[in-house]
Amino acid sequence: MSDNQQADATFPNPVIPGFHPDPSICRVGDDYYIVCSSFEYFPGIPVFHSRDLLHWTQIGNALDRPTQLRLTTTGTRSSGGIYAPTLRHHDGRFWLIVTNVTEGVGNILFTATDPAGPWSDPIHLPEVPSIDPDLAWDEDGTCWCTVAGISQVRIDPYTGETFGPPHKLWSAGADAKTPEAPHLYRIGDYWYLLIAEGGTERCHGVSIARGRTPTGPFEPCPDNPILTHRGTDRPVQNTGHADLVQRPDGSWWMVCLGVRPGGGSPGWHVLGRETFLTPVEWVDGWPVVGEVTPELPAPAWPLVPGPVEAVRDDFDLGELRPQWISVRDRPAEHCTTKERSGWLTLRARGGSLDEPDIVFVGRRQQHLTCEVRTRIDPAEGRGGLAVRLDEEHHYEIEASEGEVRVLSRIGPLRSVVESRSVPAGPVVLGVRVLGIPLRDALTGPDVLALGIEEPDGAFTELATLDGRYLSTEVAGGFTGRVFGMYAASGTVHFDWFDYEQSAS
Ligand code: 6LW
Repeated sequence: MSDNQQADATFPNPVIPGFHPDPSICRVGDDYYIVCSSFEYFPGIPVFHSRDLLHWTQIGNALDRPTQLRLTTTGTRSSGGIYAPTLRHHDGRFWLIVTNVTEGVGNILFTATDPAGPWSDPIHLPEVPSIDPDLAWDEDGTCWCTVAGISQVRIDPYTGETFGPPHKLWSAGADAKTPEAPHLYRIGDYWYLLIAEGGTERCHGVSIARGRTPTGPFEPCPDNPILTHRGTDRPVQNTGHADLVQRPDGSWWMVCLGVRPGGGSPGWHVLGRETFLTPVEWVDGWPVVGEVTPELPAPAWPLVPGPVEAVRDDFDLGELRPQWISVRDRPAEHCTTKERSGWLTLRARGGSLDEPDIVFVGRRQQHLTCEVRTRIDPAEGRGGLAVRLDEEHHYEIEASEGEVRVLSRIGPLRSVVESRSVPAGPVVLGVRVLGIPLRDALTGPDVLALGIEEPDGAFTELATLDGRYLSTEVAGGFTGRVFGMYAASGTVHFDWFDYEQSAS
């Protein structure tokens, strides 16, 4: 792209679309890295890389071994598991601290020399309370861990030992609920304490305070909250849970989570909380944060686009690509690309998407309108293509030899929506997420058409379902939609999986 073309261009925000909340960012030289929460999914904590802050490529998942990530069917609810990591670079290595809210785990810390992995086994921090841990190092190498609440304790990051009891730091206002997501930075002559407040829903916001030492006392910014979209009709809502980064040119940027509600009242968001980028100016020693917009102007620096993601995954690699996630675990005996060359084989365990141990391999929905398709061979079992929010909210199109069915679960209500005989043998299942051209107060955010592809390539819709029931406003929780292949009984094989953004 020429300089002129670049100057006219705009870039989509969210910079990391789909369910990628609680971003934490870290720069080393010209390289930027972001990590996000992953909740009940395995592998956990997606790691992204960029050289221009606009184009992000997933380079791995920090927690990709069972020894690092314990998620259990009894101890990890949907939207449980991995909450709010912080990524930092210190002393020649990367540090990642996070809460696993699964019963009996708590705050854990990992290190790596390459953020793409491998990451260490966990160092447990049994004395560090709460969630949303942050790491910051003093000039003398003292390491401070600050958590939601907001409180702080000195730790040894190599052993997980704590020194003294946690002490309360600062929280923005007497009325602000859930002070959380703290990050502590040394900037100029001050230590800045950035926090989120108001809850991760429509009232979310970001506030800041500063002090002369990392332990406070902290003086609040007179303009708090420095970021919130509460009470506005801006297209990006729920903005909060932020982290700051400085470019080598001295400019400052913020990454934060936000959502894109669609439809009528009250507005439903279906992709979960996504990662947005917004500029920051410093005025009188305080950051002034720009509105979080759905597009960003061209930056003053060169763009460095990453590889374009292929529409089709053929399952020809020995390993699954990093965007593929499973529910709670992914044992090789239930999920492999090595059994039938060029196919993904899933062997059932739990019987349906309602079960916490469903054998499922999925990827996040990352665009408001898109199409997914997969070719399944159900000769030895039953399985299909699902749109999953959690165990109680999902739509799926399921194939067994000679038959396909559309199923739905919305809270306590389960239905077989449609069924159809098909010729025996492999069948192509598809889901189309479509926009709604004419809206009123009662329209949902989108509709989902579930169907099959005929031998001539035509798509036959078997059911069209309202998207609002697979939204966070209906289901609750912290995740977003994930499209996935699953096995409900026996063994099923998937030849390929396509994901493609569509026009509307
Ligand atoms: C996270 C908290 C939050 O721990 O949501 O938006 C929680 N902020 O900081 C789960 O992502």
